[in-house]
Amino acid sequence: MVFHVLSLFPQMVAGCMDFSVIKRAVESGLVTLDCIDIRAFSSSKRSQADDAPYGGGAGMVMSAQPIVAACASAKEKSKEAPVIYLSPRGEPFTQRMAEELARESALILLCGHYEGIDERALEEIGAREVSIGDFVLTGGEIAAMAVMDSVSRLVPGVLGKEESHQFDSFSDGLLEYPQYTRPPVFMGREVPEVLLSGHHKNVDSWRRKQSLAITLKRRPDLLEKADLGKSDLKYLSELGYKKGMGSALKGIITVIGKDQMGIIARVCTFLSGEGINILDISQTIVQGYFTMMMIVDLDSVSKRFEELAESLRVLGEEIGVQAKLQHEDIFNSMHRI
Ligand code: 4GO
Repeated sequence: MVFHVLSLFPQMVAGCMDFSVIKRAVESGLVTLDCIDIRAFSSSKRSQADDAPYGGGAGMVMSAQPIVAACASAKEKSKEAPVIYLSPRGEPFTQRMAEELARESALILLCGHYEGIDERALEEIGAREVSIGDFVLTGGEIAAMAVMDSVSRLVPGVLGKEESHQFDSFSDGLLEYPQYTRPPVFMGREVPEVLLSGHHKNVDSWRRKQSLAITLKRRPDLLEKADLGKSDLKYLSELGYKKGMGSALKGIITVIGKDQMGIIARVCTFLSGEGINILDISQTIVQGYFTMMMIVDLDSVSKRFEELAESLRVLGEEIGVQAKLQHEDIFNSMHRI
């Protein structure tokens, strides 16, 4: 795997493969780092590589010319290499993307600085925009280093048997179980007994449960997509997990009005028609008034939220009840206030 890093500050990146596991990978020729100084490709008098933004505004924008030239130089060395531009507005970088990129023989990583890069350069070089997370950095170099590190360790031969990545967090969609090493007691804290037992089956089952529990606590959203068996689901339900709990987008539906036949049927038919999954429901009659509250999963709904809320309101009017769809977030933020 060859990484061509295009940067205004190549020294930021130059030494990043001189340590630990990745250093060994470089020494054995499995991984190569090629830092390219964008400024060296500037055709302007003072090797200028940035300029003021058209339309005004603060800061500087990196000029297209040196970037396109620097990229062409990397392409000469690695013709087929995809170009990746690290940017907060990029496609989220995931373990799956790392696996995909590790199958390439070279990558060109473009690092922006200041206010970013002239859009025409990005179009010209056909850059794929990638983000390592929802936060802003002063430059793309640290993001490029994160991508290179996670891709490198997936290149066959980089990790030994000892450091195998087949049990990584995320490879099965769950977070890692806790690890321990000697001594057996540290500042009064003991290593969980099962790990000292030598009983491999019990160790495996303990670790699986730890993974499930920590994923439920910290990243319940991951459970929705994880590869879970029957015994996993049984254990998770003991911990209070219900399917849909980790959905990113949940809605709260309330229906109130004078009790009459068929309210539930009409509302449920509407919901299933829109692809809305009911996660929880409670319904009672209070002195002849029908009241219902539902928690629904909106993750797989294609319609816009406002449109959906409006259709539900209209349906309510037809039946003669008040039907309302609200974002779960609204309730959570009210709670915070
Ligand atoms: C990448 C680059 C954040 C990321 C960046 C990220 N910030 N989340 N900053 O992957 C253009 C100028 C982008 C500074 C750069």
